[in-house]
Amino acid sequence: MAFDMKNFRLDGKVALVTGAVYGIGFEIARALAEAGATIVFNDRTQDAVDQGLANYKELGIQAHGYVFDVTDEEAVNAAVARINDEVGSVDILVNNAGIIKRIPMVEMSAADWRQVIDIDLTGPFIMAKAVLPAMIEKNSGKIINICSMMSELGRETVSAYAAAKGGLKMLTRNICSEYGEYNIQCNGIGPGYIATPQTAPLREKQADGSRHPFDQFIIAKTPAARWGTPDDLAGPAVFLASEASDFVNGHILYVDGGILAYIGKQP
Ligand code: NAP
Ligand code: GCO
Repeated sequence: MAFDMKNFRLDGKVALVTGAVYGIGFEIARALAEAGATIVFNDRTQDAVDQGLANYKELGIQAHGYVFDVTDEEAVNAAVARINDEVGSVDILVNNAGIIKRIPMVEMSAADWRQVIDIDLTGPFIMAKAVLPAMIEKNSGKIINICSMMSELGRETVSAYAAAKGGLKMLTRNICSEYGEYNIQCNGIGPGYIATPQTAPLREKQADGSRHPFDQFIIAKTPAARWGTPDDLAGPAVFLASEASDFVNGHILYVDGGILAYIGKQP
């Protein structure tokens, strides 16, 4: 079939983006809406969902918000059933919800470790399990897992997060392997360092007004010499959510300004 820009359109599709009240999830959902998708999102509290609905409405997007924690399998299954009845079966799932705990491993409690693994890895498993049956039925579906540079690299204090995101890379490849025959594509997006609330502590100005040492480090390590913004992830997300990527499966698309390719500027 000859290429057509319509391949990038998402009209008539239902996209569920987890944890999309702000940050990366919100901008990805905004882009999917721009491409024609109906947006469904969740957060853990009604207040957060109400704030999200207002945020989308401000952009003219009539989103559908649901309150559930991605780690609560019963709540997830009930919500996906409600979404199916109230909006339509999920065509595109973006597993975006995630947390990070920056604690030296020897000081990290097993409880802290479990919470990160639960939200960042088990949550995407639960979400994918909930939407896959309808995708199999339709012989069509897109799952996009928001991985990380920590799917490839480690760094001090993020052991649980790196383990979770490394696991999420392999879960992505496994869903591809197990369900690709049903015309389901499961890919990952690996953002580099993106300016959101999650990385705000790494960018805090110092008392003397200078850049945070980690901020300076990332600028030196990134060929683009800047932090990413959630907007940088919009195009890659639309691509992986659309028919334009129907033969792309099990791939992690790094959107990192080149940081993974670069040894870093000489100090
Ligand atoms: P963020 O600003 O901290 O937002 C995370 C979102 O996930 C929030 O809306 C949060 O809701 C929600 N969430 C957390 N736990 C949840 C749960 N158990 N159930 C439902 N929702 C939950 O993070 P971000 O920077 O936008 O990152 C989004 C995703 O990109 C994460 O998976 C992160 O690991 C990944 N990522 C981020 C970067 C970066 O540099 N920022 C780079 C690579 C990958 P609440 O408001 O309720 O907490
Ligand atoms: C950190 C950062 C990173 C980013 C992202 C990089 O503390 O190193 O939070 O983990 O969030 O995952 O891709």
